[in-house]
Amino acid sequence: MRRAVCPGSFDPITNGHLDIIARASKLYDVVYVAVMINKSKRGLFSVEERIDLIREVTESFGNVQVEAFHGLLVDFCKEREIPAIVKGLRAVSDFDYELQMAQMNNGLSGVETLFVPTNPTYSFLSSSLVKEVATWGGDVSHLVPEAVHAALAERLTKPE
Ligand code: COD
Repeated sequence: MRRAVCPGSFDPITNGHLDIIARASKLYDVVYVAVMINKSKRGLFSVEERIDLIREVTESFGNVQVEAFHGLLVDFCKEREIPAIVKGLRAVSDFDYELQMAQMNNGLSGVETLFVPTNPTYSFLSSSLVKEVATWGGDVSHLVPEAVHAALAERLTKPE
C-alpha cells in the first residue's frame, strides 16, 4: 500500500491545497491530510472545523484520510508507516523554507518530501490572503471550495 501525507494548517483549505491533494490522491493508494496543530497560533477555524471542511471537499476522491496531529510531522509519518510527504511549491520564495524542512525531516527519520508544482491559477494563493480579502468583503468564491466559501461568510459576519 503506497501512502503519502499532505501536511498543513489548512485554516482554511483553499483550491491551491485541494489541487495538490487531488494530484497526490492519483499517485498514492492512501493520502493522509495532516492538520498540524500549532497551539501558539489561534486560527480563524478550529481544528475540528478545518477537518470537517477538508473531509467534505475531499470525500469524492475516495482515498483521503484527514487527521489532526500535535507534534513533529515525522512522528505522524512513523506512526502510520508513511514514507513520503507531498508539498506544493508556489514560488521561489517557498523553496528556501520547504527545502530546509524537507532536509530536516529526511535527516530525522528518512522520510522523503516530493514537491508538486502549483497549478499556475493558484500560485499566489494562501489561506492568509483568502482570510484577509474575505474579511474586507472581497470576492474569494473562485479561490476556495463552495463549503469553505459558505463557512467564511458565516464566520466573518458573526460577531465573535
Ligand atoms: N498551491 C500549491 N500548494 C499550496 C498552496 C498553493 N496555492 N498553498 C499551500 N500549499 C501547500 C504547500 O505545500 C504548503 O506547505 C501546504 O500546502 C500547507 O500550507 P498551509 O499554509 O496550510 O500550512 P503551513 O505552511 O502553515 O504548514 C506548515 C507545516 C504545518 C506543514 C509545518 O510547519 C510542519 O510540518 N509542522 C509540524 C511540526 C514539525 O514537524 N516541525 C519541524 C519541521 S522540519
